[in-house]
Amino acid sequence: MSRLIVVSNRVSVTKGRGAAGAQGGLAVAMNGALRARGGIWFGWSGKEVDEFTGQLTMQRADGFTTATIDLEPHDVEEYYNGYANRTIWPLFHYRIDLAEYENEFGRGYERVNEQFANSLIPLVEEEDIIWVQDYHFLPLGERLRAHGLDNRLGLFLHIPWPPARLLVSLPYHERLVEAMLHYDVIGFQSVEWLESFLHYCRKELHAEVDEATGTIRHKGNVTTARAFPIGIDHSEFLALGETDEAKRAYERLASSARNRTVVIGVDRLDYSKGLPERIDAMERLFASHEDMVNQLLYIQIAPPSREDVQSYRQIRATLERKTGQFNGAHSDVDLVPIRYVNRGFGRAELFGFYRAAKIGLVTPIRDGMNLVAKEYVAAQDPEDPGVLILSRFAGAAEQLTDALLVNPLNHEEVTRAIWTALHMPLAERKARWEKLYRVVRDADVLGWADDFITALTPEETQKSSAPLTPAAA
Ligand code: ADQ
Repeated sequence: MSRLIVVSNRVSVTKGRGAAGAQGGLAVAMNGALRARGGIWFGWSGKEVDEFTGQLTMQRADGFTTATIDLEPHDVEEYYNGYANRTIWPLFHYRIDLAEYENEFGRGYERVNEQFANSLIPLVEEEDIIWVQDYHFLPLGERLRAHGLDNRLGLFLHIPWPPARLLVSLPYHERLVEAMLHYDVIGFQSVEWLESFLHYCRKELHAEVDEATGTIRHKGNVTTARAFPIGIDHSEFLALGETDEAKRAYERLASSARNRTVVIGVDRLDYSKGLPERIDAMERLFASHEDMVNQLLYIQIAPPSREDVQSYRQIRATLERKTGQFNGAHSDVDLVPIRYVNRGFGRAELFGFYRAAKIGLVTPIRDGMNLVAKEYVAAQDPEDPGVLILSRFAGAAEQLTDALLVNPLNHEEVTRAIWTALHMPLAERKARWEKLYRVVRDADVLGWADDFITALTPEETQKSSAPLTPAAA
């Protein structure tokens, strides 16, 4: 079995399945795949140094090795805060109005990708497979090829792929996508993002595209593009639900709700998540139904993220203002309708909060997948499940078709969905939840990693059909 090298912006070692708690599904999946095959997880240490040396810090984790490098402050500013988070992130989430096209950002991004390639190459052995994660490293495959590497190279994109009409606004977009075509396999979260990518390759690069197989031929490169929807680590999450921490969190929220129906939102504070729009929908609901403050309590958990970027500071200020105004207008002396909590929680606590909430409000304006939707489903009581309201514009909507699907920009539709959820009979809640739950259980994150690695190692798959992890059995 070939050794695996994972590359991602940050490296996150878990303490073993079940014990993790604070880490997300991606960390769990990468740790699982690396433990199964052995290998290296390579990325940025998160540290800044005055002068870039390319010096690797190697550490032995449980069953694999981590290798990290430090970056210079201006690299972090241009590559990470700049091109990754001020150019690609907004553009790929359809926020062309927020996308900044600065030459220095593009140059910094290419420079750091080259630095990553240079530091990685000495670690790579002949049969290794290399799996690169996300939008920080779109050109890394091409950089590695330029240094003569002919190992199997895969890229998985965690965020959406925008329509060609938006992408062409990016300077040098052809160069960026042509660089991506040096990967052997490119994975997307949903069929919609995959189709946008294939359409771009056909229309803008005039590549030869076989829609049926996802094969793209262009300038001597052959790439396979496919949808690999990511999941959660379902059994690990259920195990967290059994902990005292989860049970205490459940009790805490359920008792403080004082018989009101709890609506929950859990998101990184990001403009792609549609948070101000949720408050607009609540505004409509409270305006048209006088007694709402006695019926409904909306908890929004939203820890700040990427605060070095102006648009993130702005979305935080907007949300604080809107919540303040809303609560000023609709509170009673002893009841506040929106609880806005500006910090993160452990995953066991989140389980308890999800379970105490009879409505899960997951309404991003755009989202690659959205794992909160899947966690909400997994945490429900099968005998009395809550209702998931999900944005049509999240990758998860392709799989979770039994949620109440809404257009998050249409406040009236979201308001109606909240009302429907509030009054949904138990039989319908159960019927919907059972179908949703089957999807979340059967398409979990360990199977996702296996599927991708299998696509990247076609020869191995032909030699042996043995599953790589128990989840695939
Ligand atoms: P994110 O944009 O970070 O991820 P999401 O998938 O919803 O979005 O969340 C990832 C994890 O973070 C979840 O496990 C969630 O529990 C946790 N999380 C979110 N808010 C939290 C909070 N307030 N407190 C504690 N934990 C919180 C990107 C893409 C997504 C894609 C994932 C994985 O933007 O579309 O689903 O990667 O591929």
